[in-house]
Amino acid sequence: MWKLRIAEGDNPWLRTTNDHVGRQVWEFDSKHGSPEQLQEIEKARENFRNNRFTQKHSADLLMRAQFAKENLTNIIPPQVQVEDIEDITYDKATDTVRRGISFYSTLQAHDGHWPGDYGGPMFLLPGLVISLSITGALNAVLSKEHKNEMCRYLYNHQNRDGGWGLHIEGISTMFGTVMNYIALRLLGEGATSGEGSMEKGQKWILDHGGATAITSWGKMWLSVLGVFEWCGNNPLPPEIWLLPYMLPVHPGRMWCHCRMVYLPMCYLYGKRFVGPITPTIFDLRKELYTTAYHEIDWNRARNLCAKEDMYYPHPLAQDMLWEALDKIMEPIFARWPAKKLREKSLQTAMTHIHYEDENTRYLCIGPVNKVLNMLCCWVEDPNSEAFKLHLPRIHDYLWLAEDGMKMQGYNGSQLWDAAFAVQAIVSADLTEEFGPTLKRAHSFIKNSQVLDDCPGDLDLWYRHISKGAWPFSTADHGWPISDCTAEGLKAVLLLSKLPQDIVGESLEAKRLYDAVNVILSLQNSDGGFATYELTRSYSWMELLNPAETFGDIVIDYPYVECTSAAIQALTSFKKLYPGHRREDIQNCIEKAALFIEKIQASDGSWYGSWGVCFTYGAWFGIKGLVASGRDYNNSSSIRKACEFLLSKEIADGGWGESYLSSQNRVYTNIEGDRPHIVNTSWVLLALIDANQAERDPLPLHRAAKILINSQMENGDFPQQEITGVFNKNCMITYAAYRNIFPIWALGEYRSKVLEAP
Ligand code: LAN
Repeated sequence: MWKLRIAEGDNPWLRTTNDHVGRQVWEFDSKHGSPEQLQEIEKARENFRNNRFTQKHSADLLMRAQFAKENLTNIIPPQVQVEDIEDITYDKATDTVRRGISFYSTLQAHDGHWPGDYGGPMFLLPGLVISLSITGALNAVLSKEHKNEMCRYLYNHQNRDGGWGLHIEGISTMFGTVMNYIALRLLGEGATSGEGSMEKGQKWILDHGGATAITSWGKMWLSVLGVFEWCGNNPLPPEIWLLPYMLPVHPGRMWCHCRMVYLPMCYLYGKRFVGPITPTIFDLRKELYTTAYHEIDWNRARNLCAKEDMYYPHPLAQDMLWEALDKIMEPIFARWPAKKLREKSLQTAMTHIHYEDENTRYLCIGPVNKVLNMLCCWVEDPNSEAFKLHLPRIHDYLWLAEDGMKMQGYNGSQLWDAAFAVQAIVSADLTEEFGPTLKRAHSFIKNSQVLDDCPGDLDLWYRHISKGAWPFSTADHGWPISDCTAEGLKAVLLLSKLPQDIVGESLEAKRLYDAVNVILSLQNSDGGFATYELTRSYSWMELLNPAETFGDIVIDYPYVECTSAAIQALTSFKKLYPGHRREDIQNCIEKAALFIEKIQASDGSWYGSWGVCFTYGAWFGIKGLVASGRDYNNSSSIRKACEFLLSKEIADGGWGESYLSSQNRVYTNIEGDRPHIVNTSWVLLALIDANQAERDPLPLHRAAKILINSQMENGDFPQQEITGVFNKNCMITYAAYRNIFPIWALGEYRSKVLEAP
């Protein structure tokens, strides 16, 4: 049976700064597991498979099965249901919250974090499989069981029409379909395997114009694999890394995710690297195209893209630039003396790749550059230490659930979830009951703070400071993030107000000051906060975004979420340490609040970029303004935001927002106008903060009723539609939200809206 291992890493090729705290890895052990357990898991898998077209999101049942067995010592009080809002009482709300936290505590790992699924995107696993098969490491890294679970996952997420989407809930796209079809083939499936599934997949591809219409990222992957020609790609010249930093297009000014993905892509393009051509590669060349491979017009293929994939069409200026680079610059770089420059820029790219690998302990900033950097290290030297150091870190990205094994969007969401979980549990005001849970979470958060800046001259590596920051996942990952630092700081400050004999020792002031320093250093001149770094270039740079499937990737824009989190953290800090950098903090808060007001849309909404979507934006917008000292009576911004939210309440109460809101930037209900517990919780939290209870508590009661009645018998909450997003168009799973936010919202509802008897 599969077992989730926590905070372990007994491999000589693994490096860690904190004894692997937060690490979560699934391992197969054939001796482990009773027949009943195996049967339970089989049942969950079968259930998923049978309902896969209606319930596309798995519910993390394998992890739940394991933890239920290990931790079910908590006694969970009996289930609560309410018929009508009049039936809601303080005691019923208390019981629901208590049941929610009791259950959620059983999912906490011994190192204090809450493991969970961070899947959703459907273009990540194929990248891994392609890299591993080129380097010949597929069988060394993935066992037979791994491969089986990956195939299960890929088949489970094939759409009815035979294609695959960009993410689990999305419509079929060329990028999704070609990549996942290839992944299955490389994992050992034949062109006619899967009881017709592979044939349906192939048919989808051919019916939609064949793989020449794949997006630019797909073209790159297919080229390294040897099933697409490099001359069918738009240029990715590595020389860009040699330009002066002064220029707005310098990669050092891009959003770190964009920079870090295009870095290894430049290297592979500059080398025109192609993996070994095996019989499977020859087969794929026949399977993926509507014409014979040698007859394809590669120059035309450069600018093709299927309409299903087209989210951000290239502006004309971009196509002209590619044309010039392709027809004029590339021929020059192919010959002496410019060839020397190409060699130099490839070396430069490689030093940046090694720096990134080393300073993330070979996790890398995300799943895409992880597998691309690994491939580059192998291309540079197949026997290198760097390549060996990459291999064990692959498992940090893999997650197993009843839908199979997936590659996650990050090496987990450990710190983010723990910081929210602490705030949710503390809001319930049941500290003594859940002391041990809070204490473990506290120690996890303390152990996950980043203690040092990256080595060397940060400017040379285009890195911001890290010392004192919190990451999104683990300390070993180590990239600092503005709102993760803010949420981490909020959590430890809240805990520092509780008795230390219950929740453990507080973080020393010096480390809090470092976190504050990171936050202050990340404020842009317009008052807003971006994600990992300051905004370093102009928004017109987006004109150069070559990735047709993603929006807003070129620079690090300021966001309502990050800006609000910074305000909240600094406000809490200021109350406890009024003397520390008083003026800097006060100015920062005020400027940030003005920024939030400035970016509010005229209908009172904020577009949430990292959660779905306007309900998420409103939660941050309102919370940030309230934390800055504004309230409903003196802020027209807050008034308008409340009106906006109330206008979106669905008929029977609650809120349910579709991922289409993010994609189309227009508020859209979930199909059938059903409520979603996570959206409903965000709105409940926002409205409570804006004193809605004083004006008209009825929408709050209706929301609470939905949350109470949604709770399951064991205290868990159901997994509904996907709630996370990035780059406007790709959805991502936040498996912990279904527990954290109902607990948090009902916790606040109970203490701020209902009266204690
Ligand atoms: C994340 C995950 C965390 C997220 C929050 C902290 C929640 C947010 O408030 C700020 C942005 C951030 C850090 C974020 C940015 C985009 C990420 C890194 C991701 C959604 C996880 C995966 C995604 C990354 C870009 C996926 C790889 C794909 C590419 C287009 C490079």
